[in-house]
Amino acid sequence: MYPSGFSKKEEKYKMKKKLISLLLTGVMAASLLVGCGSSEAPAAAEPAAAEVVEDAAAAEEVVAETAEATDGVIKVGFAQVGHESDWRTASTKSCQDVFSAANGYDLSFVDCDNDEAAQKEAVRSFIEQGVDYIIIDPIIATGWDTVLTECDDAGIPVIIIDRTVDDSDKYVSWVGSNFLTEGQAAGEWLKAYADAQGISEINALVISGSTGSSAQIGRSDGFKEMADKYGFNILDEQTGDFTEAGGQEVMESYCKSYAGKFNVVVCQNDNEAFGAMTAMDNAGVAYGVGTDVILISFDACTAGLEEVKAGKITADFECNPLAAPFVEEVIKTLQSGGTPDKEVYMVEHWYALPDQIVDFSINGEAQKMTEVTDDVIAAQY
Ligand code: GYE
Repeated sequence: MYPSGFSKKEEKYKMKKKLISLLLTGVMAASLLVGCGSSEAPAAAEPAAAEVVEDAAAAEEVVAETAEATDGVIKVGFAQVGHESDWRTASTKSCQDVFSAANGYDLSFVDCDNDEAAQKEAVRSFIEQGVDYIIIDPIIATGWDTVLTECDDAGIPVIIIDRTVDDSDKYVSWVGSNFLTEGQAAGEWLKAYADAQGISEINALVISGSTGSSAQIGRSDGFKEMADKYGFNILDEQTGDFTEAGGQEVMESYCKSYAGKFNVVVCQNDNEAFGAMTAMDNAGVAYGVGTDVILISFDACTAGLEEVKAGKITADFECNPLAAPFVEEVIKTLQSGGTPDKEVYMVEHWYALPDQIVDFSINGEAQKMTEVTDDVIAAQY
């Protein structure tokens, strides 16, 4: 089921088109009348002709304005989560590149700095501005129904990217990743790799992402499912808020509380992994390939893959931030009166060095891992 906002938008668009053609007919009729009035019209008709001239001028103005709103630039509002990670920087750049003035868009971009209230305010400001489309990357998964209903009432289609909204379906499309699958992939890889290495006991410390974000929920749930299935011990799970500073802080405290007791560290994004690496370096804990501590990360942005290549991150599970071209497809479909897919999944890869590449399946589906090479790194975001 598609939200009614979609058909309202269509209706509005049709109404504007109808208005333009009516007004254009009016302008043409008025010019004809003016032409007649100057030579042949009886004196009594003259005031009426003057009125028509005024109306025609006004009509031309409205036509110009309306034509600009419909046939010209497409106004897009984007309420971005913040700027907490390399992933986020790549996501923002992707949107700014696609929704550029050169491509025919007028983009209102708001960096919500991880503030849920500010994000809802940003969406409301887009409604006030009368944008044509609203893009939201929801900081947390819940609490969206009221503001999405307001977008719906205003007839503005909403496209959700990356993280999901879990308590409302008042949006046209969602474009993003399967975070549960990412978490499951990490757990299945860990089991296969540990078996290949003869490691019989897993004692894992998890540094999770921003609490309540669907990226955190999915990755935590997916990994926990595998921990339950294979009997891994999860010693602790605390949030690093998807930041390098957060990852470092949590790992510093883990190094004190769990010294010598862990052999796996799972960071829910690369930036947290960088912070955890600094904390382990400072605490004199060796990690990565050839050590007793396996370091798992998510995102696989350029800097993350460089650490895989260096043998510091043992395996990195990709989350693809380049959603904007798919969002543009959704908008093009709506512009032409079509029905876009409700869900669009990004394609992702699981990365490691050759000696850490093992065969594993997720829910019975065989996975193919990708070797990190300089070319792979150069092609990454
Ligand atoms: O993993 C993290 C970012 O929502 C998938 O947010 C995104 C996550 C990503 O800050 O680096």
